[in-house]
Amino acid sequence: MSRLRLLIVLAAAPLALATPAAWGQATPPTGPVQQPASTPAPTNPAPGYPAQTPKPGALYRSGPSGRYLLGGTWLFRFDTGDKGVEEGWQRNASTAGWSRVTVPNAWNATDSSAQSFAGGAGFYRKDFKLPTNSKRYAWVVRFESVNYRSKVWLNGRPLGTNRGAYLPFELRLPAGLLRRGLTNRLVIRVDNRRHPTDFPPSNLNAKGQPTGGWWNYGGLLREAYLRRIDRIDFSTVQVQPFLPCTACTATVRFRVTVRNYSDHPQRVRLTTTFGTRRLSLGTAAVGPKRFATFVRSLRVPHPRLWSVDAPNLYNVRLAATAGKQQVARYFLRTGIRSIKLIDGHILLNGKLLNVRGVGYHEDDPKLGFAINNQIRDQQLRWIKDLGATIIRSHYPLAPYTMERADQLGILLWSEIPVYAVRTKYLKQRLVRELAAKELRDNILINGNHPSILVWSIGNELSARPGPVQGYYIQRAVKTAHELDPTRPVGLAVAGYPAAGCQSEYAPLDVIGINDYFGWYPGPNGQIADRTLLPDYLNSVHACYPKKAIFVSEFGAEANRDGPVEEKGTYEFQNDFISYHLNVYNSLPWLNGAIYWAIQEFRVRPDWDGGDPHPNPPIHEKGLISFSGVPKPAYALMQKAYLATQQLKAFRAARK
Ligand code: GCB
Repeated sequence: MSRLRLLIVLAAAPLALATPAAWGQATPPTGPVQQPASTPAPTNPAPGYPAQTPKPGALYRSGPSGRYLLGGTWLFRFDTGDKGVEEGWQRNASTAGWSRVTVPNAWNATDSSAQSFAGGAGFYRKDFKLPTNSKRYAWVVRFESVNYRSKVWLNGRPLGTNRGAYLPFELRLPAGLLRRGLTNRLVIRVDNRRHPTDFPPSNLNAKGQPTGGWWNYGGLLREAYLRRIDRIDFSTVQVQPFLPCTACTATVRFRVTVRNYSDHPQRVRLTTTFGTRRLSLGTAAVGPKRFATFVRSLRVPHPRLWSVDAPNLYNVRLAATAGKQQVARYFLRTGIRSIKLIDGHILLNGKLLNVRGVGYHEDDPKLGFAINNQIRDQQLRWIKDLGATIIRSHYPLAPYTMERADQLGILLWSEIPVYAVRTKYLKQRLVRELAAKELRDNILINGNHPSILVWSIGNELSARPGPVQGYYIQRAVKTAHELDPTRPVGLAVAGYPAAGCQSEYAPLDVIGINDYFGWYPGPNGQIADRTLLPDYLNSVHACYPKKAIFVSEFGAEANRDGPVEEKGTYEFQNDFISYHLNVYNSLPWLNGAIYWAIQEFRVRPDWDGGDPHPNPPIHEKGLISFSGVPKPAYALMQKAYLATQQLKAFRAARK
């Protein structure tokens, strides 16, 4: 296939396939490409690096058959900017200049310097042999999360590019480039220098220092796969439950798009099982390189509902046959539950939400954002033991984390990293298109997780939104509702009384208030006095009586013992938490409150977070230290969360 043809095919893909054509106009990187000075030269040289044959399997369960983990040892080198070097070593088996790393990998996982935060570029390389040399298979490489800009080569020839972390992208490995039976060399260049148009953006504060809500880790932050495709591939699989009432029969709607990877037309038949029920999704003739979408519904009488206290899941298996042969399978687990918005209240299976939860970053002192599933399990244990029933993150979480949330009965506030993007950038068409793509991909890729409660379209765009934000909100909400009519759509905003009521929020179902009353002073000191919080929250409810209001953040830094009046002490943090929780408990219309955050994380080199004695770059509002030690506030919050009725009977609550 010619390169041009490949680009067109990829651009047509509905899944998160990288779309090089669309990214063509991407802003070029600014400044010279440099190895961060503070980063030592490779100390782990790679003298022998035999090609590996990837093993079947994946780090999470849902997904198609034919996945092979491209894990273990890769090679890494910083991009030193030498012209011509790229193509030269790509054809060269030599490992000189490369060091060994384990993927997932953040090259600056332990480097807290300003240069590390500013970012740089590096190459990752994997030499591999195909698990099978049969010519009937097509091969795709899948990266789960690369921060931030990627360019991928196979055997020295470019395949495509992508930008943006936290959502997967895929590229086909063209048959003409693959060496069957021989070593293949996959190289990906990763550039993590942030731009003001990125998600999250690289804004500067008044002192000219970079802002940003979390550390700028560069690298392959989540795992990579090789995927084997026998003619037909599952491109998107949406399984959406509709439940009119808790005792009603559910309707489960399947919307499945497959793609014919072969050069011949295929007669494709799809079948599925939902629990023990079987369903044919139909048959379609699919032309070479074309897509076909199958839509069918299944009625499920007496469903076992998914809820926080009983997270019942159904196994869903799909199979595609081409001619008489089964060529592809897909597995997922989902749940049946209803989420309704009535008079400003979200009802989960008919019960009012009054959830308590925590914010979460996938950070670790040794691994940065390239954490493994053991660390994820530990973090989820802390969250579950706390009595939290909802997690908020600023970006789509790792698939494994979402699967565990499904099993543990923890709701998710799933946000895209459209984080404090400034008006002049949000105004740009390309930026809005990229944001829309993030939202679409998040919904299409992650939408089968019953734990996801709300699609959040961003965080703190502007306390006083104007037409630019209004346009973004309107379009984003419409897109989300069209793709997923089963879930509400929200936005988190900075809680400032001076902001008043905003007509731009009209399309939203959910508003999250980031509440730092009594912690930050806010513009003109408007949130310095915490006793203004109840009136403020009631005024928000009065502005938007039909919308579900959550407190999407509240928190205070703490790193030492000391007087209760002194910011930054454990005593202040405890008192802050008790006060805020008491206020929330007194507001019957509130849908929930989410503490920011469960654990400390790296944020940025000059972070103080409002603490007079900060410990940059660590964000210290966490209930658990970065090294994993609970602060006194953990036990305090646990007691409060466990004593809170987080789901309430509708009638009783309305009396
Ligand atoms: C916010 C941001 C969050 C920060 C937090 C803080 O509003 O959404 O990412 O970490 O404030 O601590 O200032």
